[in-house]
Amino acid sequence: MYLMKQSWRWYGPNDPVSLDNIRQAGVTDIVSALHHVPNGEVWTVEEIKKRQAQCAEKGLVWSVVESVPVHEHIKTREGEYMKYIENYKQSIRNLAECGIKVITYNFMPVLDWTRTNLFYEMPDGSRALRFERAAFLAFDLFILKRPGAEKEYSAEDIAKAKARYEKMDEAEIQLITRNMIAGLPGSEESFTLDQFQAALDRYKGIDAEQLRANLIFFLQQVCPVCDEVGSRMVIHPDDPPYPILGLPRILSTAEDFRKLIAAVPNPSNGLNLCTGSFGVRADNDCPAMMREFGDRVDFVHLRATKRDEEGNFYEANLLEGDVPVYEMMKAVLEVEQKRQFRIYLRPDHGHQMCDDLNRKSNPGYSCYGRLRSLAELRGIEHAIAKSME
Ligand code: CS2
Ligand code: MN
Repeated sequence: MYLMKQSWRWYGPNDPVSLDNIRQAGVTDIVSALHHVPNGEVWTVEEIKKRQAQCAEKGLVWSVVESVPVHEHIKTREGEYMKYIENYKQSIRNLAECGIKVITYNFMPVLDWTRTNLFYEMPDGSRALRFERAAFLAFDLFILKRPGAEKEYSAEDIAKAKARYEKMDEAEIQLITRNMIAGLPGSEESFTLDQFQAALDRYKGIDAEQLRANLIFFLQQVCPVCDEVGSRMVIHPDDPPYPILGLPRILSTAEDFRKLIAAVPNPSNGLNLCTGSFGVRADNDCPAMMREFGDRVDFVHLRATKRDEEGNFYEANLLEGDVPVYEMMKAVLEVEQKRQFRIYLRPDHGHQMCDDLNRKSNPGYSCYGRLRSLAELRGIEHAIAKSME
């Protein structure tokens, strides 16, 4: 049987969840990135080997990159974008030389994933990440005061956002501002409010079709290099999977990925199927996407979000969200048998629970919370695999 390659995200030596913790989780593979290398610079063989050695010392293998960040100039196709593309190609070659051939990236303008609350208290006392629409709109309309924002929302939405804003005290305003723009781990940028508005302004002339064209151009440059060295680029979906702050989003649905492979059919053009990100939309069917795009999915993020009618969502216990985890795992296993290939799979964000609550960890990347999800995933996989024997 071809079973998932159990993997775990490690932010490097500064990650509060250590490799000693991780190896007790029972995973074999590490998902990591050289966060200390400035966005746009080449990842050298020397630096890659250093990180590999740190993992190897604990009996773990660094096999997936999440992420080699795509420089903003590539996304807007301005300035020195060709230089950054050349650097990206060199990083791909260097990673391949070290045996690392699955490379995650995203193409979200300005921001990586966005949440309004990083410590949302669950009924059992654990903490989750949450996106509260009214708070987010309050940030956009009354804190950032983005020019033209009011034209994008209904009168009802604006009234709700105003009421929400009026309930915020100074501490909450500061906290939400920090959550929005200070840069979450994994995102490579960090801003002040003015810098943030300036970063948004760089997308003024760029609509979704232009952004898509820029992504296609980027892939047309890098995919041939990947094909040559046997690597695969896997794109992480938008999170949340719809336009925000007037910015275009182009990897939010199955149709978006279809368009991408129609334009760039190279085998190296792959998908990082993140069920938590896609799952925020009721019209995204993750198991169906797994079946349709399975040949190109080398990396899966398993996490479940729970949405409501108001457009809010939070990251639920794995088996209690909107994502059909059993169906998803079944689809993964079927694709694996068909491809005769083991897909890298990791628990994505987990709750902060038990001892996580007494220590600092990167938001979403707790120790116990992810252990819980991983244990559940293993159980589900085990049961499905047995039934397939
Ligand atoms: C997030 C992102 O949902 C997620 O997995 O942690 O930071 C993700 O790693 C990046 O968007 C991938 O480029
Ligand atoms: Mn993810």
